[in-house]
Amino acid sequence: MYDKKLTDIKEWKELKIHYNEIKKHHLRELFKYDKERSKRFSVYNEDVYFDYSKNLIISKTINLLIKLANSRQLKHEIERMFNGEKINKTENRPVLHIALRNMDKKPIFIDGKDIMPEVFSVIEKMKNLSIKIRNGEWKGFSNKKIKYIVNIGIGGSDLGPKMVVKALKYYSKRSIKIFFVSNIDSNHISETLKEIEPEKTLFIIASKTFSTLETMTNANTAKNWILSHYKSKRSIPFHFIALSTNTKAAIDFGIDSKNVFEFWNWVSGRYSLTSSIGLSIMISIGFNNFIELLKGFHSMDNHFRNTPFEKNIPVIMALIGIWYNNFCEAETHAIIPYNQYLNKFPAFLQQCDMESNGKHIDKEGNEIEYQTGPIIWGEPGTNGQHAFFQLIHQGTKLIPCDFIGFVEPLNNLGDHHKKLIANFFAQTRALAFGKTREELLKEKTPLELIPFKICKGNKPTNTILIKKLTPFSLGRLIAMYEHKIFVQGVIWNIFSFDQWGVELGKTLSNKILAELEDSYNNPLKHDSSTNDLINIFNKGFPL
Ligand code: G6Q
Repeated sequence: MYDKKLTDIKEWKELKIHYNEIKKHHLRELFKYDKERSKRFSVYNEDVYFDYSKNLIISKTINLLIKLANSRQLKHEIERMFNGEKINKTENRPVLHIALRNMDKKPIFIDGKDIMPEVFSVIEKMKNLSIKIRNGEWKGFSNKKIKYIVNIGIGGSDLGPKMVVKALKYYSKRSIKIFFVSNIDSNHISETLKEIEPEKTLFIIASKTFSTLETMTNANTAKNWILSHYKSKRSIPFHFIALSTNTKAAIDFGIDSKNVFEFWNWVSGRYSLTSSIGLSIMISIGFNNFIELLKGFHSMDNHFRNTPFEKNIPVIMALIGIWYNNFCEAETHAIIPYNQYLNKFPAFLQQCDMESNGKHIDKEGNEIEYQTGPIIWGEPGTNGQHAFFQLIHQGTKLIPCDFIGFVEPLNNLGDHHKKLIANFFAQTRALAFGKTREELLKEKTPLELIPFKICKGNKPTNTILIKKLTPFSLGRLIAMYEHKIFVQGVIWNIFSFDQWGVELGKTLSNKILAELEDSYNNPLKHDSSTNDLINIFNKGFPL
């Protein structure tokens, strides 16, 4: 409980004043006059090099931002999360995704009970199942090995595992094909069913609540597909397993109780990929690689918890984000991985960040008068360069970007990797330094073209350079962003771990669903636009 609004505290006001000082500077000159700038604004941590020197900051900026973090008792708040306090107040729950990868198994207590034995017993159960599937021991109803895994889930029960399965494809068992079905649109499951064979398919129904409309609709369609093939209910337990906190509903669906993989209400969906929700990942890359992934998360958790803020990567990322969001008026933040395997990483972060920090009410229940979570978006480089980068270079908006890349390639083919990395480094350089009139003149650019070709530069980027894409380094990268989001939520004084807007969306469609019948004759009571849309859907287009 704070006695003063965030915008009224002196640390905030100092940053406001400081912005007027910073906006006079250009990265060109900041680099020119400070030869140590890259060293000053970078952190090495194991296999990660985090370079934040190409940001619109000076040392004073970071000092003021750290003062702001201290004024919000960030250290204390981090401890509260790691100690299992019920920081998700609106749902009266602790927030303990860090327990899912607590590899040294040090006890973590909820209401006096150590939760670590349960966490590791589920990992053990996942291990047994994934081994059986990978070595062909698990057989379908007609005694055939499993070749296709279909994860049916949405939101947090889809985006995380999907992103990681794709990111770690290099390490995957190629004989098992993994699909993800999320959309309630029948096109999604229909196209998937065309790719697979019922006798060789295992459906994983991934749903914390086991009641989400999209997931249950797709699950029932899959069940009917299996039933229409075998004509026997006894086939269901051979082809369906569940990942859920709602064991009863999964059993009612027809799943064998021993094939319900538990997780807990202290894990929010978007932070759940290291729980049983990550089973498809374990099946894809194997148990040992999955453990490496968890170790990577754990190593970043430790870095976050134990490192002074000046050298703490997630904290610095968060503070720089706040600087742009609240003082430089940037509205969005782009994530640009220079690695095709990380294709889904921006979409994953979009949910993790925007669902967590898309809030307009503070922890005391008051309307907020400052900006909270930014719009997260992005695409892998170099593709993005040939699409939206134009706007970042020469548009009118300030768009801070995170560039993520790896020193060692996985598929070392000719000079692909060097060319990829050359583009990566060239872009952050061009964004920072731009192209001046003088440079264009030297290149003998026709005078009439010069105004159009000038790139002002001063466009900020973070560079996250990692040794190699491995399960371990991916775990570290994801945890880095999870904790960045946490830090920002603490400073904005919002609850980052609930999602009431999403819950609303889950119930809204039910009323309209009942009205989408051509025989529906009761008067429609929505606004005129919605009424007309329903009528056109029910009765067809007027001739
Ligand atoms: C994530 C959200 C949300 C959730 C989905 C699926 O943090 O809560 O994206 O994961 O709505 O919910 P179920 O897993 O309960 O089906």
